[in-house]
Amino acid sequence: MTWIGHLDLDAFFARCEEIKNPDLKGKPVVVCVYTRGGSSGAVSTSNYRARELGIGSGMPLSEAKTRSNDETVFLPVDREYYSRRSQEVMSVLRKNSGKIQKNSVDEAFFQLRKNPVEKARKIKEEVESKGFSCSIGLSDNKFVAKMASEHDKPDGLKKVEDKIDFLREKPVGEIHGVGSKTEEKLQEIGVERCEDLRQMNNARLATALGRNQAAELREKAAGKGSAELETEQQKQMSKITTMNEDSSDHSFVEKELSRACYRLHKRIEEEEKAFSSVEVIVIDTELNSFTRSKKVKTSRTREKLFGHASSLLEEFMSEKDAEVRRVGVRVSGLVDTGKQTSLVSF
Ligand code: TTP
Ligand code: MG
Repeated sequence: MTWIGHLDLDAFFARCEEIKNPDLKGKPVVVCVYTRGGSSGAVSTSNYRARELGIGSGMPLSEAKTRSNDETVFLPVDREYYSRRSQEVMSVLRKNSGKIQKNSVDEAFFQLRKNPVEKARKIKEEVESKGFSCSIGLSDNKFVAKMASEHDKPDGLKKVEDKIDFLREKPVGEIHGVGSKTEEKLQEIGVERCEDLRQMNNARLATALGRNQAAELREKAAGKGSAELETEQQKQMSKITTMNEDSSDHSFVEKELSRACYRLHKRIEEEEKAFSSVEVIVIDTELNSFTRSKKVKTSRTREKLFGHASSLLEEFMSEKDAEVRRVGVRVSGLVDTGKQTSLVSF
């Protein structure tokens, strides 16, 4: 049997801020989108300490301020940082699952074939080692897996086998896609929980919601849903390192490049990819950025990666007398190799 997992990070933006600045530990943290030069705004998310004060997503900043205490820290969103941290979590999933569907920076579906609970525990541990806490739901389709990841939040793990029983008491408002308007219409005909929805007379439900939505919700109430993952076609991967000291010495820069290749290759291996284009990135002390790239025969080995990258670096260094601060390597034209592919093929 194929299991579908849904992972959702707990208090994601706020947790990123706690990782960025460990002094925030133990304090209520509120991440905000500021408007009008910072005088007003809205809460993006808050950590669980701040939620205890009643501060949560979507709340106007003014209200959050009145609920806050002396310890509460308000911070602006830093999307670029969150996106980088998110990639670390996604690579844990890619490493542990053959197929993933990323939904947003903080959530993804993934496929597991055997021992789903054991695998999910391992994923949770690895996600924790990156500084995060997450909740995972497991079922045989995406809809129920997502409901399950919300079941025990935060730090939850819920496997659902008897879907109808699991959904029975859930308020219909928790069904993904049921907004406040639909919820109201359902309440008017006495439907509060998924079980009411499942039992509701077909014609009455269709009159209240229209045929299409009625049919869709009835399926959900019965725990049915798609198990098809829409996988991303990742287009490129890169690794850039800042050198221990600035240098214009070719062999010194090449050594740093070799480190970048080593790290990038680990990811290429983890994600079971092969590449057909290599690019070297050089950033000098004035923060000018230069690139040299070339198309190559589809490859997957570290030797090939470093070989192509070092020849590109040599070409660049012979043309330009740069004082290098950062050096990196990027691969694109990625294809899946799959676990079974023999190394010889590439
Ligand atoms: P969520 O997963 O809904 O929230 P969360 O991760 O902060 O908390 P939890 O999952 O533990 O309940 O959303 C993920 C991120 O999306 C969240 O950290 C901030 C952002 N976000 C907003 O900017 N505005 C919003 O209204 C919501 C709900 C989330
Ligand atoms: Mg979340």
